[in-house]
Formats: sequence, structure tokens, C-alpha cells
Amino acid sequence: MTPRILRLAATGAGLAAAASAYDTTGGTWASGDIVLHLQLGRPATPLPDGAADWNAVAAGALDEWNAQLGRSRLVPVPDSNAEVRNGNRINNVVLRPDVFGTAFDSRTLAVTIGFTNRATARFTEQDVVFNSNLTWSSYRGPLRAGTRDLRRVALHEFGHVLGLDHPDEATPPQTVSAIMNSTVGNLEALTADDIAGARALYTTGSSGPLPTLPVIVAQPQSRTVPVGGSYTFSVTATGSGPFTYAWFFRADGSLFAESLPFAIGASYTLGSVQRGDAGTYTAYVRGPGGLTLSNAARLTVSSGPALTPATQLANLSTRGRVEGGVGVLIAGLAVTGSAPKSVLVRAAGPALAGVGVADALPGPRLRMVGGDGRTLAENEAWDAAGAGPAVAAAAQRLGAFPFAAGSRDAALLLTLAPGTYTAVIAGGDPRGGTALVEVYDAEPAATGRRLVNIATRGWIAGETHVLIAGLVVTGPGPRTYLIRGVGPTLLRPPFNLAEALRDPQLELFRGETLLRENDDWDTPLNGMAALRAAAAATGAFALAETRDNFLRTGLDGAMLVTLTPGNYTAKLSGFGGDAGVGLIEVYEVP
Ligand SMILES: [Ca+2]
Ligand SMILES: [Ca+2]
Ligand SMILES: [Zn+2]
Repeated sequence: MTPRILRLAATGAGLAAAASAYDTTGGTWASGDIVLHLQLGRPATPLPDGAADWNAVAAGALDEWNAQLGRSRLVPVPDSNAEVRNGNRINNVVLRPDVFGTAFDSRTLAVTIGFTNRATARFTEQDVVFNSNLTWSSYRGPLRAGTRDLRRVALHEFGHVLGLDHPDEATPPQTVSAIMNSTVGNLEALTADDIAGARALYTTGSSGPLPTLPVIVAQPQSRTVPVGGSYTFSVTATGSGPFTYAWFFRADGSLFAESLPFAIGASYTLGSVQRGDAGTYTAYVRGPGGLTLSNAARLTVSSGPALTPATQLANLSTRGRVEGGVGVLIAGLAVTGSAPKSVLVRAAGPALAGVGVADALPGPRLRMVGGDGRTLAENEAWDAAGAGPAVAAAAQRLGAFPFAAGSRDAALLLTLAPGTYTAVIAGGDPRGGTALVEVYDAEPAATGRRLVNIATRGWIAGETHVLIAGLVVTGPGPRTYLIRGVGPTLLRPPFNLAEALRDPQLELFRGETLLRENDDWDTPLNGMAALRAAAAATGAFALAETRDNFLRTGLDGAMLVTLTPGNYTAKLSGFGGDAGVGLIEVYEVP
């Protein structure tokens, strides 16, 4: 038997949708399981869509076809070590530099080579070879320059495995929207034409009406929003459901669109619009009948109220879990200017029980350490040794909630020379608990000696062990802050912290309202330059620019936000419940 070879090429003209009529190769599999040996191996770097490896990507594409099959089913054998050969009656799915000894031409992404029993018109073997000379990835959304999306190519090749051919190369050629067309494009899901083809070949006999493509009845709307304002992009679709949604953002001045990892519903709200959000937003609506793209809505970001240096952080606080060893809370703060500054530092434990914190740390111990590593002061009972009246008076003047007389909450009223300091909060109780560390500027505003940042390191695990930073922005107008949730960078020199969180994510709230979220600071890509510049301007260390392939880390989270006066909280947690030591930082950007 001669193998029949089907090739998928890299580029081609766009095709308009028209009357649908798939094309077939003239054979099918016998009813039952179609076993494919997935032998694609592991990618060198983690995949943007989160798939564990190439075989998982291929298995996802098989599932998409399986949803349309009646009398047969594609059954993957992941990480198979079956013999790889064309003509062995084993369906091999492999990444190779050549097609069983024949070179790939430069435009071919992948081929499917099949054998058919002419007497029965049943397939006996279908091998799929992806061209390993190319750079592969797996992502959603429009095609990206310089990298191939293995998932959509696999979807196409598995269509050949089932017996579908290229409609655009049929006789006569068809003009249909189909993943089975001979060139790869922005289409990344099965269309009604592909589905009709698969059902015609593998119908159950009880075929209902074909699912229809999603039809968008309300498009996302373009808008001009000032910095700090709110923007909700949304889409409404009808047709065969259920639908899933993905949103893509193309920043002004950027050549390509990137997916917004948190925008996976019919609508998504940016609660505090920032300059970097300017660009276009497009929805991908996917249903059983295929995929439809919305119009691109443009967000234009106008200047909000003028920034003012008179606005300050009146109070910085962080809340986190204190345990033994690495579980202590370590808060760093910086005093700038040329003269000493009076500050009130508090470590609340028992006082938190009164405001509904279930696992409040019974007896926090507060120790202030100078930049040279020497301990400046220590406290574990705020009103011991005659300190009570001065601390209580300062707290009242600064609007801090009162500590109970004789409680085991800790506080220090200190005068600090310009420099960097560390407050270490440890707990005497082996069970640990949640503590809150607060730093207050204890002087009247606008003295030229300011608290400009707080950074707190603590243990993070699941949804309950998170680090929360509080910002009280006080003054006549908005001010810009750099907020970071650091983990992967701590794994590297000079930190070398082996327990660091592998993949932190950051959320910003005003009251209970989620304003923004960021998992990895390279999303969106166009924001990175401003984040680097803000770190340099505030003296913050540089964040790791790349993921660690060996440790399979994500990236640190970061956001640069202009905030109007008010109370905000930033929350650092582990992406997907990841656990480890994380660092949350808030910097005032000069
Ligand atoms: Ca084979
Ligand atoms: Ca992350
Ligand atoms: Zn093809």
C-alpha cells in the first residue's frame, strides 16, 4: 500500500466563510477505539496555556474531536514508548526533524501519513509527524509571530487521522471556515464545517441538528476612561451553547494580542484603569458549533486628576501568618530625607481576635533591626515599662485602633534616622497565628521625611495563609505606587531562598472591590518597561525576567497603579494554591 501524505502549510490567504461542505479522503476507521501513541515529549519551557507537556496538548485536541464522534473514539496512550515507524500498524504521534527519512520542506508544519485497506476502505494506520525544526508553543488566540501553536496544528492533523481532507483543496475548491483548510490561521477551534465532516464519517445514527456557531448580539464597546476609572468589557452571544470565553488584549503600539488570563467570562471589569490598559479588547466565544470573534473594542485612557507629591502613605501595614523558622513576618521599611523621623510600629495579635480574625497570634514579639543588622529595640507588651501612655496617645492621634490595656500586642514608638529598617515579628506560641504589622508616620505631614515603602516577607499557603498589605493614601490627589508580589526572584542570588513561593499572584482591592489582578509581571508584555523603570526609580531590586524551567516557576506579580486617596489592600497568594515564602512590597513612586 502507498501511504497518503497530507501536509499543513504555514501561511496562506484568509478565507471568507461560505456554504459549508467538508472534504474527505475516502476512508474511515472501523467502529470502536482508535488508539494513538502520543510520543511528543516535554517542552523546554512551560507552555503559555498551562498544559503539562506536548502530549497533554495533543490529548486536549483529541478530546475536542471526540465530542463529535459517535461510533468511534480517539484513545490516547500518553508518553507511549511504542516503536516509531511508518508501516507498523501503530499510530505514532511524534515530533521529528524529518518524515521517516524524507526532509520537511520549509513551509510544512506537520504531516499525517495514512494507510487504507482498499477492499474495506478502512484505515489501518495513521502516523502524525510534527516538524521539530520549528519552534513550537501552545496558546490560545491569534497566531503569534515566530512560534507555532501545536494545539491547533494537532487539531488539524487529527482531522486527517479521522479521514477529513482540506476543503480549500477539494475539487472544486470550497471557501469555508475550517480548521481542516490547508493553511494554519487565527482559527483555533473546530468549526461547524469540521464538525459536520466528523459527524458524517462517524455518526451515531441519531444525529440531531448540528450546533450553530455563536452569534454575537452585543459587541464589546469602545470607551474613553480616565486613569483610576472603571471599564467593563462584555459580550453577549446566542447560538448553540454552552459558551466559554477568552479575552485578548492588544496594547496600543504592540504588534500582537495576548490573552488576559483572568478574563474568562462574558464580561470583565478593570476596576482601576491604568495607562498601560489602553488598547483593544477582543472576545473569543467558543461553543459546540465553533468559535466566533467579537469586534475589537478600544479603550482610550485619558489623564485623571493631576498627581500630587503632597499625597502620602499615612499608614502601611501587612498582615500574614507567623510560625516558627521561615514563618516569621519580616517587614522592611525605608525612611528618606536628611533628618530623623518619628514612627510608630505595631505588631497586633490579640487585638485582631476582636475584629474577627479567627487564628490571631496570641503573643507577637516585635524586634526592630537597623540596616547594619543590629537590634534597635524590642517589645512584646505594648504598655509595659511605662511606655503605654505615649504609644496610646500616638495611636489615637494617628487614627490607629486602640490596643487593650495589658494585652500582649506589641508596639514601639521610635525616632529613625534616614535609612532602611526591618521589623521582625515572631510568635511565642508554637501553633502560630495571624499577625498585623503596621508602620505609621508619627509626624505631621509634609516634613520632607517620608515613609516610602514597606516590604513584608511571610509564609503563604492556600487561600487562608496569604500576605495582605494595607495602604492608606492620604492627600489632595492621586499618587502612583509600585506593588509587587515576589517569589521566583527570591530563589535566585543574592537571596537564594529555597523555600520561596514558586508562583505568586497579586490582587488589589478597594474595600471589598477587586480592582486589578496580576499573576506574572510579563502580562501584559507592554507593561514591563514601566515596571522596570519604577523599580529603578524607587531603588527596588530587579525582578527575574524569565521563568525557571528546571523548577517550573511562574513569574513574580507586579503592578504600577495610580490611586486616588482612600484605603486599599493588596493581597499576595500562591497561584493555584502554591505554598512558600513570599514578599509583598509597596513603594511610593517619586
Ligand atoms: Ca506507525
Ligand atoms: Ca506568578
Ligand atoms: Zn492538512
